[in-house]
Amino acid sequence: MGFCSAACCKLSRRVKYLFLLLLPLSVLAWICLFSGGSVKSFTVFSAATQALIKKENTQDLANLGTSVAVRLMTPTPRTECPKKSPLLQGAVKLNFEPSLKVKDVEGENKRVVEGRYQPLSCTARQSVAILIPHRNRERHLLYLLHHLHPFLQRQQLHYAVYVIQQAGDATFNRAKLLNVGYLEALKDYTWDCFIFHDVDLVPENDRNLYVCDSQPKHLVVGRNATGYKLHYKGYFGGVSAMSREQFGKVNGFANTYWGWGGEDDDLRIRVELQKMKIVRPPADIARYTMVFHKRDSGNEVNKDRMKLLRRTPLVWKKDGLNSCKYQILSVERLPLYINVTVDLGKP
Ligand code: UD2
Ligand code: MN
Repeated sequence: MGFCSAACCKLSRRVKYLFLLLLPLSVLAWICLFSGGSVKSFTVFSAATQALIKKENTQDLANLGTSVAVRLMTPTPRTECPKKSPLLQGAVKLNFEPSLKVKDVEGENKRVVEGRYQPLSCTARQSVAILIPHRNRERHLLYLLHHLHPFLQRQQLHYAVYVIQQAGDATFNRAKLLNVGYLEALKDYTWDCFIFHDVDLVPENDRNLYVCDSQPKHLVVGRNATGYKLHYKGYFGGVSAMSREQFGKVNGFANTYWGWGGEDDDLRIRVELQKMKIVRPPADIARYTMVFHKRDSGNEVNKDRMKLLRRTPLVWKKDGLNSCKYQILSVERLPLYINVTVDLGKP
C-alpha cells in the first residue's frame, strides 16, 4: 500500500463525510466570490465554516450549505442603505400583552435567523450588536424582543441580539455581563457598534437610531417613570451606544461593580477621561417605556459605589476589558437571540 492510501485508511468515516461536504461548499464559495458576491459575506461564510470544521459538526455543515445556497439565489445587496430609512414610522404604539408567547414573536420575525438580520434591498450602513444583560426577567425580554426586532429592521440595520445571562445566584453584575457580551460578540463578527441595553426599556420612537456616532451616545433622554425628563446631567444608564473603537479605548466597563448602581457613571467617567463627549438625540425622540419592576433579589444597592467612582481615574486602565475573567457555560443560537450563559464568579 502506498503512503497516501495508508494514511487515507486512517481517516474516520466522519472525516470523510466532512471532506465530501466541504468540497461542494468550497466550490459554492468560489462561485459566490467571483460572481461579485460581497467579500464580507464570504468572510463570514469562511469564518463560520472554519468554526464548524473545528467542531467537526456535519449536521451544522449541511445546514450551512443550505443557507449559502439560499444566499446565492438572493440578489446581493449592492447599494448602501439610505441615511434615512424610508421604513421609519416615528412614534409607535407599544403593547405589553400578557398572552404574548415566544412562538408569536418568532412568527413575526421570520427573516431573523439565530438572532441576526440584514436588509435584503441594500447594504446596511452599520453592523450593530445589541447586548442585553439578563437574569430572571423572561417576560421583559419577550416584550423587548417583540418591539426591538421590527424597530431595528425598520432602521435597515445589519444587527444581532445577544442576551448575556448571569448563571447562579451570586450578586448581579450588569457591567461585567456587558464586557462579556462585547468580547463574545466580536468572536462572531467585527461589529461596528454596540448597544448596551437594559431588558426593561422599550424604545417608543424608531427615529431613535441604534447606530454609533463619532462620540458615545446616550439613547434614553426620558422615560415614562421620570416624566420623560433627563434623570441627571451626566446620566449614561439604560441604553447607550459606543463604537467598537470607543469602547476599546475606555477599556470597557469596570468589572468591580456588584449589585445595583454606579457602573453607568463609571463608564461616563472613562469616556470623559478620553476627552470624548456624550451626545443625545432630541428629547422628543429619545423616549422609552420602562416595564414596571421592583428591585430584584441578588441586585441589592452597591453601597461601595461612591468609593469605587472616586478611584476610577486611577484604575480604569487595569480594571476593564483587559482584566475580565469569566467562564462561558453555553452559547445557544436561538431563533430570536444568541443566548450566552456565563459564570462571572463572585464579588
Ligand atoms: C438603572 C439603569 C441601569 C443601571 C442600573 C444600576 C435606567 C433606565 N437604567 O436601572 O442601566 O445603570 O440602574 O445598575 O436608568 N437585570 C436583570 N436581572 C436582575 C437584575 C438586573 O436582568 O436580577 C438587568 C436588566 O437588564 C435590567 C438591568 O439589569 O434592566 C438594570 O437593572 P434594574 O432594571 O433593576 O435597575 P434600574 O431600573 O434601576
Ligand atoms: Mn429597570
